[in-house]
Amino acid sequence: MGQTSLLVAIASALLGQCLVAGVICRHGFTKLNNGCYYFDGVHLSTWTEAQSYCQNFGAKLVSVESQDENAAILSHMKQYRGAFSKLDFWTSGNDIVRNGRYEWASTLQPVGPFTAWAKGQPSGGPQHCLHYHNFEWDDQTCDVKNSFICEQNDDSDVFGR
Ligand SMILES: [Ca+2]
Ligand SMILES: [Ca+2]
Repeated sequence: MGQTSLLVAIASALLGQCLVAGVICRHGFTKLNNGCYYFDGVHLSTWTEAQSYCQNFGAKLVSVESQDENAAILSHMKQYRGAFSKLDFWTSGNDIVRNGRYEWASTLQPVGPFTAWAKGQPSGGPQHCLHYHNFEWDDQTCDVKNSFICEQNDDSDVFGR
């Protein structure tokens, strides 16, 4: 095998299933829509702990900007529901900085215009963190232990560390 074809073979093996539409997902991350996501239903965590886990994975808690992204996440959640010890998943959404004004901690952008709040949510009070509950958005107290979803940063080191 020539050197060039060997390199091509190695590159193909490395990229393999992860390379789709120019996005390279980190090891363990799943390509959905146009991003890469890691669904953790094992390390049930408070919102703050979930943020740390995602950072350790070279990612951030998910931010959900569009109907397409939300639909892709829900579809994955439903398909693999048996693999998660809890079907409530933290996102990076919160109104900790300013009560009633939700933003994505991962991007520092306001939540919306797209939202998928369940009927009557966010209910407010002591609940300041946005999680998926019954496949819809709901605010919850941030110290509850939930599953969580990490989203790979666009600018992350694609081959990991
Ligand atoms: Ca996103
Ligand atoms: Ca609520």
